Amino acid sequence: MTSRITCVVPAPVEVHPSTDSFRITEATRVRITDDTATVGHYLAETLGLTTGSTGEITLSRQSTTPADGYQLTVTNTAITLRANTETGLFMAVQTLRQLVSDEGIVDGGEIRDYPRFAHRGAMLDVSRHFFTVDEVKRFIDQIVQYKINVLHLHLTDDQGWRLEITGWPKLTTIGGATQVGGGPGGFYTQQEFRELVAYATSRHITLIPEIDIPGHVNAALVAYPELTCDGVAPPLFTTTGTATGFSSLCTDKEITYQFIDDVLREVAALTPGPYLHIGTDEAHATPEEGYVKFVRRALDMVQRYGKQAIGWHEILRADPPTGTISQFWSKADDDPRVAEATARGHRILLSPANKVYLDMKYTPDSPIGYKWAGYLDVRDVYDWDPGTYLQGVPEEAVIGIEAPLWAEHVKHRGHIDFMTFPRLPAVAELGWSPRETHDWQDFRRRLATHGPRWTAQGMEFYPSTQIPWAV
Ligand code: TNX
Repeated sequence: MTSRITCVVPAPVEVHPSTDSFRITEATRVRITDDTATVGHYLAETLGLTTGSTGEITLSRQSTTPADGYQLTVTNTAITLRANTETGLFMAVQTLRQLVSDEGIVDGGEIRDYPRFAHRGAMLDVSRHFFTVDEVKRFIDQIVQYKINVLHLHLTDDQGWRLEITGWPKLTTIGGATQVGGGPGGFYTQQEFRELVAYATSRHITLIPEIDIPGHVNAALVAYPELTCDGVAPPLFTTTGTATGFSSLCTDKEITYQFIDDVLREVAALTPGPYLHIGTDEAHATPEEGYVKFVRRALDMVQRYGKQAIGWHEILRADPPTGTISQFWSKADDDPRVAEATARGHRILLSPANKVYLDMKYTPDSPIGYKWAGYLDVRDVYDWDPGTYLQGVPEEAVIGIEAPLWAEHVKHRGHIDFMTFPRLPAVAELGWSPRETHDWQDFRRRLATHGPRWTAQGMEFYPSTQIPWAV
C-alpha cells in the first residue's frame, strides 16, 4: 500500500517519504509548552491522546517557517510539528491527522508546507434553509481538515433573516420564521452567534458575516414594511425556485440608512475578523442611482465600524474605494470592469459559479442542485488556475478562492455533506497548493484514500465516478 504521506490533500509544497513509521498507542503523549498549549490540546483531543511536559509528539514554534506554514517530521520514535504561528501549527495538525491509519500507524517522512493564497473559503447559506449552531460547527470541523481558513455565512436573504439585531427584533421573530418550502426557519441569537464565532476562532477560521443589501431583503421588508417605498409589507417568501433580485430596500428613505447603520454596527461588534460582507448582488429591483448612493453610504458605515467591506462583484458599479474586496461570481472568465478595477489596485476573491458553486449538480442524475452554471463534477472544480483564470487580472490581485454553498435545495446536513464533499477538497487544493503540484491524475489518487475517512466520520459524501475510491 502506498504511504499515506503521499496522499495529503491539499498537496503540500514538499513531501519526503521515508521508510520509518511511528506507532501511536495509548501511552503516546503530546508534549505541551506555554506557546503551543492551545494547539497541543486540540491535537491530543483529536487523536484521543493525553498531554504532558514530556512526550513523543512535540509542537514547537520556529520563526523561520512562512506564515501559516509548518514543518512536520515523523520518525520511528517521534513526531515533530514546527511552525512560526499557532495557525501554522494548527495546519500541521490537519496534515498529521491525514497520516494516521485506523491502527494508529503514522507513515514516516518530512513535509514542508505553506499556502499559495491567504483566503481559502467556504460559504454556507443559512437563509434559504436554516442550519443550527451545531450544524455549522460540524461543517467547520469538516472543512478545516482541508486547511480552509474562512467561513462566510450568508445570514440574510429573501427567505429568512437569521441573526438577532437588538434594535430591530422583528427581523428574526417575523423575518426568521420560515424558509424555502415553508418550514419553521430559525435564527441565531447574538449569544449563539458569539458562540459560533468563538468556535470558528478556535479552529483558526475567520468568520465573515454577510448582510445582503440592498436587494435580497424580502424577509426584512415583511418584518419592517417602513423599509419599502410604498410602506406595504410583502408576503413571506417560501417558494422553491430561482427567483432572486425582486426585493429592495427603499434607497430614498432615511429610515433605510438608520436601519443598515444599526445592523452593520451590531454585526461589526459581534465579529472579531477584519471583514464585513454587504452582498450588493442582483439588486435588480433597486434603481441604478439609488444603488450607487446606497452602496457608498453602506461602505462608509463599514469603514466607520472598523471593518473592511466585501461585496459580490456588482459592487464595482458603485465605484467603491480600492480597499473594498469584490467577490467574483459570474460564469464568464472575462469581465472588463473587474480587470479595470484590479489595474487600479482593487483585490478580488474568486468564486466563479461555473467552477466552484457547490449548489450545482454533479451530473444530470444528481438528486439535488441547480444547473444554471453547468454540471460540476470533481474535475471541473479542480482543473483551472485561480492565478490566471480571469482575463486581465494578475495573480497578485487575487486574495484567494471561496466555494459558496447556496441552500435553496440544501435542506439538511446530509445534503451539506453531499454537495461539499468531494468538491471542497478540490477547491482547497487550488487555494493552498503551489501550482507546480497541480495534477489531476495525482489528485484523484490522493483523494481516493480520503473516502473511508469521511465514511468513518459519518459524512454522506458523493462517491463521484471520477475518483477510484479506496474501500
Ligand atoms: C445566485 S451568486 C445568487 C444566489 C443564489 C444562487 C443559486 C449570487 C451572488 N447570488 O442568490 O442562491 O445564484 O445558485
